[in-house]
Amino acid sequence: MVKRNRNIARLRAAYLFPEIARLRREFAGLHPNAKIISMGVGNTTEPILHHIVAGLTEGARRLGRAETYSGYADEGLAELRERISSVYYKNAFGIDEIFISDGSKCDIGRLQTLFGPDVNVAVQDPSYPVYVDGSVVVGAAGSDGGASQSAGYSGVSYLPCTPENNYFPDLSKIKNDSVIYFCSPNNPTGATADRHQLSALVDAALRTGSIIVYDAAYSDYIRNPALPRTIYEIPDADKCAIEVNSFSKSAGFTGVRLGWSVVPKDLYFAGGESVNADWSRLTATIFNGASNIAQYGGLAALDGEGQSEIREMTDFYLENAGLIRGALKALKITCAGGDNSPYIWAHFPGRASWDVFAELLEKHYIVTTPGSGFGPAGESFIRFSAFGSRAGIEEACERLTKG
Ligand code: PGU
Repeated sequence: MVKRNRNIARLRAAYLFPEIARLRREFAGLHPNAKIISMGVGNTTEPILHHIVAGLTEGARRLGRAETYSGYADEGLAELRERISSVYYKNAFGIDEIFISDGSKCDIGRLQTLFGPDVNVAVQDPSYPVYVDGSVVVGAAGSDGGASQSAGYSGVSYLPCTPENNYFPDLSKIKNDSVIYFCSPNNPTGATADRHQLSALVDAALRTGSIIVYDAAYSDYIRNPALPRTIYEIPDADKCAIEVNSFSKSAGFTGVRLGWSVVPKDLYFAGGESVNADWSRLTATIFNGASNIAQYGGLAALDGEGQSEIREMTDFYLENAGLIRGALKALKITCAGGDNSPYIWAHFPGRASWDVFAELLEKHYIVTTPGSGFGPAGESFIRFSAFGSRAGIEEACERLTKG
Protein backbone atom coordinates (compact mmCIF):
# COMPACT_ATOMS: atom_id res chain seq x y z
CA MET A 1 0.00 0.00 0.00
CA VAL A 2 1.09 3.56 -0.68
CA LYS A 3 1.90 5.37 2.56
CA ARG A 4 0.19 8.61 3.42
CA ASN A 5 2.39 11.70 3.10
CA ARG A 6 3.40 12.35 6.69
CA ASN A 7 3.31 16.10 6.14
CA ILE A 8 -0.34 15.99 5.08
CA ALA A 9 -1.02 14.09 8.30
CA ARG A 10 0.48 17.02 10.22
CA LEU A 11 -2.07 19.48 8.86
CA ARG A 12 -4.99 20.36 11.08
CA ALA A 13 -8.11 18.54 9.92
CA ALA A 14 -9.60 21.13 7.56
CA TYR A 15 -8.47 24.24 5.75
CA LEU A 16 -10.08 27.24 7.44
CA PHE A 17 -12.47 28.45 4.77
CA PRO A 18 -14.05 25.13 3.72
CA GLU A 19 -14.55 24.44 7.43
CA ILE A 20 -16.49 27.69 7.78
CA ALA A 21 -18.49 26.85 4.64
CA ARG A 22 -19.33 23.49 6.23
CA LEU A 23 -20.54 25.16 9.44
CA ARG A 24 -22.64 27.55 7.38
CA ARG A 25 -24.25 24.66 5.46
CA GLU A 26 -24.91 22.83 8.69
CA PHE A 27 -26.59 25.91 10.19
CA ALA A 28 -28.61 26.53 7.01
CA GLY A 29 -29.79 22.90 7.12
CA LEU A 30 -31.06 23.36 10.67
CA HIS A 31 -32.55 26.81 9.99
CA PRO A 32 -33.86 26.71 6.42
CA ASN A 33 -35.56 30.12 6.72
CA ALA A 34 -32.53 31.99 8.03
CA LYS A 35 -31.31 34.63 5.58
CA ILE A 36 -27.58 34.14 6.08
CA ILE A 37 -25.18 36.93 5.12
CA SER A 38 -21.55 36.04 4.44
CA MET A 39 -18.80 38.26 5.77
CA GLY A 40 -16.51 35.25 6.01
CA VAL A 41 -14.24 34.22 3.16
CA GLY A 42 -12.81 37.11 1.16
CA ASN A 43 -14.64 36.24 -2.04
CA THR A 44 -15.60 38.98 -4.48
CA THR A 45 -19.31 39.42 -5.21
CA GLU A 46 -19.62 42.30 -7.69
CA PRO A 47 -19.67 41.82 -11.48
CA ILE A 48 -16.44 42.53 -13.36
CA LEU A 49 -16.67 45.98 -14.93
CA HIS A 50 -17.33 46.62 -18.59
CA HIS A 51 -13.87 47.40 -20.03
CA ILE A 52 -12.20 44.48 -18.27
CA VAL A 53 -14.97 42.13 -19.44
CA ALA A 54 -14.31 43.40 -22.98
CA GLY A 55 -10.66 42.35 -22.51
CA LEU A 56 -11.73 38.87 -21.44
CA THR A 57 -14.09 38.65 -24.40
CA GLU A 58 -11.30 39.70 -26.73
CA GLY A 59 -9.10 36.96 -25.24
CA ALA A 60 -11.79 34.37 -26.03
CA ARG A 61 -12.38 35.80 -29.52
CA ARG A 62 -8.69 35.56 -30.37
CA LEU A 63 -8.77 31.85 -29.62
CA GLY A 64 -11.43 31.36 -32.30
CA ARG A 65 -9.32 32.69 -35.17
CA ALA A 66 -6.31 31.06 -36.83
CA GLU A 67 -4.34 34.33 -37.01
CA THR A 68 -4.63 35.06 -33.32
CA TYR A 69 -4.94 31.60 -31.77
CA SER A 70 -2.38 30.84 -29.02
CA GLY A 71 -1.56 27.78 -26.94
CA TYR A 72 0.87 27.37 -24.05
CA ALA A 73 2.75 30.50 -23.01
CA ASP A 74 4.46 29.50 -19.80
CA GLU A 75 5.70 32.79 -18.36
CA GLY A 76 2.77 34.76 -19.70
CA LEU A 77 2.15 37.35 -22.40
CA ALA A 78 5.18 39.62 -22.77
CA GLU A 79 2.89 42.63 -23.13
CA LEU A 80 1.15 41.83 -19.84
CA ARG A 81 4.47 41.46 -18.02
CA GLU A 82 5.65 44.78 -19.45
CA ARG A 83 2.44 46.46 -18.36
CA ILE A 84 2.72 45.04 -14.83
CA SER A 85 6.29 46.32 -14.61
CA SER A 86 5.17 49.75 -15.76
CA VAL A 87 1.96 50.10 -13.70
CA TYR A 88 3.20 48.58 -10.43
CA TYR A 89 7.01 48.92 -10.47
CA LYS A 90 7.90 52.00 -12.54
CA ASN A 91 9.58 49.65 -15.05
CA ALA A 92 12.16 48.57 -12.47
CA PHE A 93 11.92 44.93 -13.57
CA GLY A 94 12.49 43.22 -16.90
CA ILE A 95 9.88 40.83 -18.23
CA ASP A 96 12.07 37.89 -17.23
CA GLU A 97 11.61 38.92 -13.60
CA ILE A 98 7.80 38.99 -13.78
CA PHE A 99 5.98 35.66 -13.93
CA ILE A 100 2.28 35.48 -14.71
CA SER A 101 0.36 33.03 -12.53
CA ASP A 102 -3.12 31.64 -12.03
CA GLY A 103 -3.32 33.51 -8.72
CA SER A 104 -1.14 34.30 -5.76
CA LYS A 105 -2.32 31.39 -3.61
CA CYS A 106 -1.10 29.00 -6.31
CA ASP A 107 2.24 30.81 -6.56
CA ILE A 108 2.70 30.76 -2.78
CA GLY A 109 2.29 26.97 -2.97
CA ARG A 110 4.85 26.75 -5.75
CA LEU A 111 7.25 29.02 -3.84
CA GLN A 112 6.99 26.62 -0.91
CA THR A 113 8.00 23.81 -3.28
CA LEU A 114 10.89 26.00 -4.47
CA PHE A 115 12.21 26.52 -0.94
CA GLY A 116 11.59 22.95 0.18
CA PRO A 117 11.81 21.59 3.73
CA ASP A 118 15.21 22.90 4.87
CA VAL A 119 14.31 26.52 5.61
CA ASN A 120 13.16 28.31 8.70
CA VAL A 121 9.74 29.87 8.38
CA ALA A 122 8.55 33.13 9.93
CA VAL A 123 5.01 34.47 9.70
CA GLN A 124 3.08 37.41 11.00
CA ASP A 125 0.71 36.04 13.61
CA PRO A 126 -2.17 36.16 12.67
CA SER A 127 -1.67 35.52 8.95
CA TYR A 128 -3.25 34.09 5.80
CA PRO A 129 -3.35 30.35 6.60
CA VAL A 130 -1.65 29.27 3.36
CA TYR A 131 1.77 30.44 4.60
CA VAL A 132 1.76 27.97 7.48
CA ASP A 133 -0.33 25.17 5.96
CA GLY A 134 1.70 25.18 2.74
CA SER A 135 4.92 25.12 4.77
CA VAL A 136 3.58 22.09 6.64
CA VAL A 137 2.88 20.33 3.33
CA VAL A 138 6.49 20.69 2.12
CA GLY A 139 7.89 19.66 5.51
CA ALA A 140 9.23 23.09 6.45
CA ALA A 141 7.13 23.57 9.58
CA GLY A 142 8.90 21.09 11.84
CA SER A 143 8.29 17.47 12.61
CA ASP A 144 5.69 17.69 15.37
CA GLY A 145 2.74 15.43 14.83
CA GLY A 146 0.03 17.99 14.37
CA ALA A 147 -1.11 21.28 15.71
CA SER A 148 -4.17 22.40 17.53
CA GLN A 149 -5.45 25.76 16.38
CA SER A 150 -3.95 27.50 19.36
CA ALA A 151 -0.56 25.77 19.63
CA GLY A 152 1.11 26.35 16.27
CA TYR A 153 3.97 24.39 14.69
CA SER A 154 7.44 24.06 16.18
CA GLY A 155 9.29 24.93 12.96
CA VAL A 156 7.45 28.20 12.45
CA SER A 157 8.42 31.46 14.15
CA TYR A 158 5.15 33.20 14.87
CA LEU A 159 5.63 36.97 15.06
CA PRO A 160 2.67 38.32 17.05
CA CYS A 161 0.91 41.34 15.54
CA THR A 162 -1.37 42.75 18.21
CA PRO A 163 -2.94 46.07 19.21
CA GLU A 164 0.00 46.48 21.64
CA ASN A 165 2.58 46.61 18.82
CA ASN A 166 0.19 48.31 16.42
CA TYR A 167 0.12 45.10 14.36
CA PHE A 168 3.78 45.29 13.36
CA PRO A 169 5.91 42.43 14.70
CA ASP A 170 9.13 42.27 16.68
CA LEU A 171 11.57 41.47 13.89
CA SER A 172 14.34 40.40 16.27
CA LYS A 173 12.54 37.04 16.55
CA ILE A 174 13.36 36.13 12.94
CA LYS A 175 15.89 33.28 12.80
CA ASN A 176 18.72 33.22 10.29
CA ASP A 177 17.99 31.75 6.85
CA SER A 178 14.24 32.17 7.07
CA VAL A 179 11.52 32.49 4.51
CA ILE A 180 9.51 35.39 5.94
CA TYR A 181 5.89 35.66 4.80
CA PHE A 182 4.74 39.23 5.10
CA CYS A 183 1.37 40.54 3.90
CA SER A 184 0.50 44.23 3.59
CA PRO A 185 -2.25 45.43 3.57
CA ASN A 186 -2.59 42.55 5.94
CA ASN A 187 -5.01 39.69 5.84
CA PRO A 188 -6.58 39.44 8.41
CA THR A 189 -5.71 42.51 10.52
CA GLY A 190 -6.04 45.09 7.76
CA ALA A 191 -2.85 46.77 9.02
CA THR A 192 -0.76 48.36 6.29
CA ALA A 193 2.96 48.77 6.90
CA ASP A 194 4.53 52.18 6.43
CA ARG A 195 7.87 52.96 4.80
CA HIS A 196 9.78 52.96 8.06
CA GLN A 197 8.37 49.54 9.02
CA LEU A 198 9.09 48.00 5.63
CA SER A 199 12.65 49.38 5.72
CA ALA A 200 13.10 47.63 9.07
CA LEU A 201 11.74 44.43 7.51
CA VAL A 202 14.16 44.62 4.57
CA ASP A 203 17.06 45.33 7.00
CA ALA A 204 16.05 42.31 9.09
CA ALA A 205 15.93 40.06 6.02
CA LEU A 206 19.35 41.22 4.82
CA ARG A 207 20.83 40.87 8.31
CA THR A 208 19.52 37.31 8.79
CA GLY A 209 20.14 36.05 5.25
CA SER A 210 16.41 35.59 4.81
CA ILE A 211 14.06 35.92 1.87
CA ILE A 212 10.76 37.80 2.21
CA VAL A 213 7.71 36.51 0.37
CA TYR A 214 5.79 39.78 0.24
CA ASP A 215 2.10 39.26 -0.41
CA ALA A 216 0.65 42.42 -1.95
CA ALA A 217 -2.71 40.92 -2.95
CA TYR A 218 -4.51 43.94 -1.47
CA SER A 219 -2.16 46.71 -2.65
CA ASP A 220 -4.87 48.28 -4.82
CA TYR A 221 -6.83 49.01 -1.63
CA ILE A 222 -4.17 51.40 -0.32
CA ARG A 223 -5.62 54.90 -0.26
CA ASN A 224 -3.08 56.66 1.95
CA PRO A 225 -0.50 57.94 -0.58
CA ALA A 226 2.27 57.83 2.04
CA LEU A 227 2.03 54.04 2.34
CA PRO A 228 4.20 51.87 0.07
CA ARG A 229 2.25 49.83 -2.48
CA THR A 230 5.11 47.41 -3.10
CA ILE A 231 8.09 46.18 -1.07
CA TYR A 232 10.33 47.37 -3.92
CA GLU A 233 9.76 50.98 -2.88
CA ILE A 234 12.32 50.10 -0.20
CA PRO A 235 15.97 50.23 -1.32
CA ASP A 236 17.64 46.81 -1.60
CA ALA A 237 14.34 44.91 -1.39
CA ASP A 238 15.24 43.39 -4.76
CA LYS A 239 18.12 41.63 -2.98
CA CYS A 240 15.89 39.93 -0.41
CA ALA A 241 12.25 39.85 -1.53
CA ILE A 242 9.86 38.10 -3.88
CA GLU A 243 6.50 39.81 -4.34
CA VAL A 244 3.25 37.99 -5.15
CA ASN A 245 0.17 39.84 -6.34
CA SER A 246 -3.19 39.11 -7.89
CA PHE A 247 -6.07 40.44 -9.98
CA SER A 248 -8.52 38.62 -7.68
CA LYS A 249 -9.44 41.37 -5.25
CA SER A 250 -8.80 44.36 -7.51
CA ALA A 251 -10.53 43.35 -10.75
CA GLY A 252 -12.86 40.68 -9.35
CA PHE A 253 -10.84 37.79 -10.83
CA THR A 254 -11.29 35.37 -7.89
CA GLY A 255 -12.93 32.92 -10.30
CA VAL A 256 -11.06 34.01 -13.45
CA ARG A 257 -7.64 33.26 -11.86
CA LEU A 258 -4.78 35.62 -12.69
CA GLY A 259 -1.85 36.95 -10.69
CA TRP A 260 1.89 37.43 -10.88
CA SER A 261 5.11 37.07 -8.96
CA VAL A 262 8.20 39.23 -9.12
CA VAL A 263 11.40 37.23 -8.68
CA PRO A 264 14.30 39.68 -9.07
CA LYS A 265 17.52 38.62 -10.73
CA ASP A 266 19.47 40.09 -7.80
CA LEU A 267 18.12 37.44 -5.46
CA TYR A 268 20.44 34.55 -4.57
CA PHE A 269 20.49 31.43 -2.41
CA ALA A 270 23.21 30.81 0.19
CA GLY A 271 25.43 29.02 -2.37
CA GLY A 272 25.20 31.88 -4.86
CA GLU A 273 22.60 30.18 -7.06
CA SER A 274 20.03 32.40 -8.77
CA VAL A 275 16.54 32.24 -7.25
CA ASN A 276 15.12 33.55 -10.52
CA ALA A 277 16.73 30.71 -12.51
CA ASP A 278 15.43 28.06 -10.10
CA TRP A 279 11.95 29.61 -10.17
CA SER A 280 11.97 29.50 -14.01
CA ARG A 281 13.07 25.87 -13.89
CA LEU A 282 10.45 24.93 -11.32
CA THR A 283 7.48 26.71 -12.88
CA ALA A 284 8.35 25.37 -16.35
CA THR A 285 8.14 21.91 -14.80
CA ILE A 286 5.00 22.06 -12.67
CA PHE A 287 2.99 24.97 -14.11
CA ASN A 288 1.78 25.51 -17.67
CA GLY A 289 0.86 29.17 -17.53
CA ALA A 290 -2.27 31.18 -16.81
CA SER A 291 -5.30 31.10 -19.08
CA ASN A 292 -4.72 33.30 -22.11
CA ILE A 293 -8.33 34.54 -21.85
CA ALA A 294 -7.60 35.73 -18.30
CA GLN A 295 -4.40 37.40 -19.49
CA TYR A 296 -6.29 39.53 -22.01
CA GLY A 297 -8.58 40.53 -19.17
CA GLY A 298 -5.47 41.45 -17.19
CA LEU A 299 -4.15 43.59 -20.05
CA ALA A 300 -7.43 45.51 -20.12
CA ALA A 301 -7.32 45.92 -16.33
CA LEU A 302 -3.95 47.65 -16.61
CA ASP A 303 -4.74 50.33 -19.18
CA GLY A 304 -6.21 53.71 -18.23
CA GLU A 305 -9.84 52.61 -18.37
CA GLY A 306 -9.10 49.34 -16.59
CA GLN A 307 -7.30 51.20 -13.81
CA SER A 308 -10.37 53.43 -13.31
CA GLU A 309 -12.52 50.32 -13.07
CA ILE A 310 -10.17 48.82 -10.47
CA ARG A 311 -10.43 52.04 -8.51
CA GLU A 312 -14.24 51.94 -8.74
CA MET A 313 -14.37 48.29 -7.65
CA THR A 314 -11.98 48.72 -4.72
CA ASP A 315 -13.74 51.96 -3.67
CA PHE A 316 -17.00 50.01 -3.53
CA TYR A 317 -15.60 47.37 -1.17
CA LEU A 318 -13.84 50.05 0.91
CA GLU A 319 -17.20 51.80 1.33
CA ASN A 320 -18.60 48.49 2.58
CA ALA A 321 -15.65 48.33 4.98
CA GLY A 322 -16.51 51.82 6.22
CA LEU A 323 -20.09 50.72 6.96
CA ILE A 324 -18.86 47.70 8.94
CA ARG A 325 -16.41 49.83 10.91
CA GLY A 326 -19.20 52.30 11.65
CA ALA A 327 -21.47 49.54 12.96
CA LEU A 328 -18.73 48.08 15.17
CA LYS A 329 -17.83 51.52 16.45
CA ALA A 330 -21.46 52.14 17.39
CA LEU A 331 -21.29 48.92 19.40
CA LYS A 332 -18.05 50.14 21.03
CA ILE A 333 -16.14 47.16 19.63
CA THR A 334 -12.50 48.03 19.06
CA CYS A 335 -11.34 47.25 15.56
CA ALA A 336 -8.49 47.75 13.09
CA GLY A 337 -8.29 47.73 9.30
CA GLY A 338 -10.95 48.60 6.77
CA ASP A 339 -9.34 51.86 5.63
CA ASN A 340 -6.62 50.64 3.25
CA SER A 341 -7.92 47.08 3.28
CA PRO A 342 -11.16 45.13 2.79
CA TYR A 343 -10.87 43.39 6.17
CA ILE A 344 -11.91 44.62 9.60
CA TRP A 345 -10.29 42.98 12.60
CA ALA A 346 -12.56 43.23 15.62
CA HIS A 347 -11.52 42.54 19.19
CA PHE A 348 -13.69 40.63 21.67
CA PRO A 349 -11.42 40.61 24.74
CA GLY A 350 -11.65 37.57 26.95
CA ARG A 351 -13.77 35.57 24.51
CA ALA A 352 -12.85 32.63 22.27
CA SER A 353 -13.04 33.48 18.56
CA TRP A 354 -15.07 30.39 17.71
CA ASP A 355 -17.62 31.27 20.42
CA VAL A 356 -18.07 34.76 18.97
CA PHE A 357 -18.28 33.23 15.48
CA ALA A 358 -21.07 30.89 16.69
CA GLU A 359 -22.92 33.72 18.42
CA LEU A 360 -22.85 35.95 15.32
CA LEU A 361 -24.15 33.09 13.22
CA GLU A 362 -26.86 31.99 15.64
CA LYS A 363 -28.04 35.42 16.73
CA HIS A 364 -27.59 37.50 13.57
CA TYR A 365 -27.24 34.87 10.82
CA ILE A 366 -23.90 36.44 9.89
CA VAL A 367 -20.93 34.31 8.82
CA THR A 368 -17.52 35.72 9.80
CA THR A 369 -14.06 34.23 10.23
CA PRO A 370 -12.75 33.42 13.72
CA GLY A 371 -9.41 35.11 14.33
CA SER A 372 -7.81 32.03 15.89
CA GLY A 373 -8.02 30.37 12.47
CA PHE A 374 -5.26 32.76 11.34
CA GLY A 375 -2.83 31.84 14.13
CA PRO A 376 -2.44 31.80 17.91
CA ALA A 377 -2.42 35.61 18.26
CA GLY A 378 -5.78 35.80 16.46
CA GLU A 379 -7.60 34.37 19.47
CA SER A 380 -10.43 36.62 20.68
CA PHE A 381 -10.62 38.42 17.34
CA ILE A 382 -13.10 38.13 14.47
CA ARG A 383 -12.40 39.04 10.84
CA PHE A 384 -15.22 40.76 8.98
CA SER A 385 -14.86 40.73 5.20
CA ALA A 386 -16.16 43.72 3.23
CA PHE A 387 -16.69 41.61 0.11
CA GLY A 388 -20.44 41.56 -0.31
CA SER A 389 -23.34 43.34 -1.97
CA ARG A 390 -24.23 46.76 -0.56
CA ALA A 391 -27.68 45.54 0.47
CA GLY A 392 -26.18 42.52 2.25
CA ILE A 393 -23.59 44.58 4.13
CA GLU A 394 -26.18 47.20 5.12
CA GLU A 395 -28.51 44.55 6.41
CA ALA A 396 -25.71 42.84 8.33
CA CYS A 397 -24.76 46.16 9.95
CA GLU A 398 -28.37 46.78 10.90
CA ARG A 399 -28.70 43.33 12.45
CA LEU A 400 -25.49 43.91 14.43
CA THR A 401 -26.42 47.34 15.74
CA LYS A 402 -30.02 46.45 16.55
CA GLY A 403 -28.76 43.55 18.64
N1 PGU B 1 -3.02 36.26 -0.59
C1 PGU B 1 -3.80 36.73 0.39
C2 PGU B 1 -3.19 37.55 1.46
C3 PGU B 1 -5.17 36.44 0.40
O1 PGU B 1 -5.92 36.91 1.38
C4 PGU B 1 -5.71 35.65 -0.63
C5 PGU B 1 -7.17 35.27 -0.62
C6 PGU B 1 -4.86 35.21 -1.64
C7 PGU B 1 -3.51 35.52 -1.58
C8 PGU B 1 -5.34 34.39 -2.77
O2 PGU B 1 -5.35 35.12 -3.95
P1 PGU B 1 -5.58 34.47 -5.36
O3 PGU B 1 -4.78 35.32 -6.28
O4 PGU B 1 -7.03 34.51 -5.65
O5 PGU B 1 -5.05 33.06 -5.35
N2 PGU B 1 -7.74 35.16 0.64
C9 PGU B 1 -9.15 34.97 0.84
C10 PGU B 1 -9.65 33.71 0.20
C11 PGU B 1 -9.35 32.44 0.91
C12 PGU B 1 -8.31 31.56 0.33
O6 PGU B 1 -8.12 30.49 0.83
O7 PGU B 1 -7.62 31.96 -0.61
C13 PGU B 1 -9.48 35.06 2.32
O8 PGU B 1 -10.64 35.06 2.68
O9 PGU B 1 -8.55 35.16 3.14
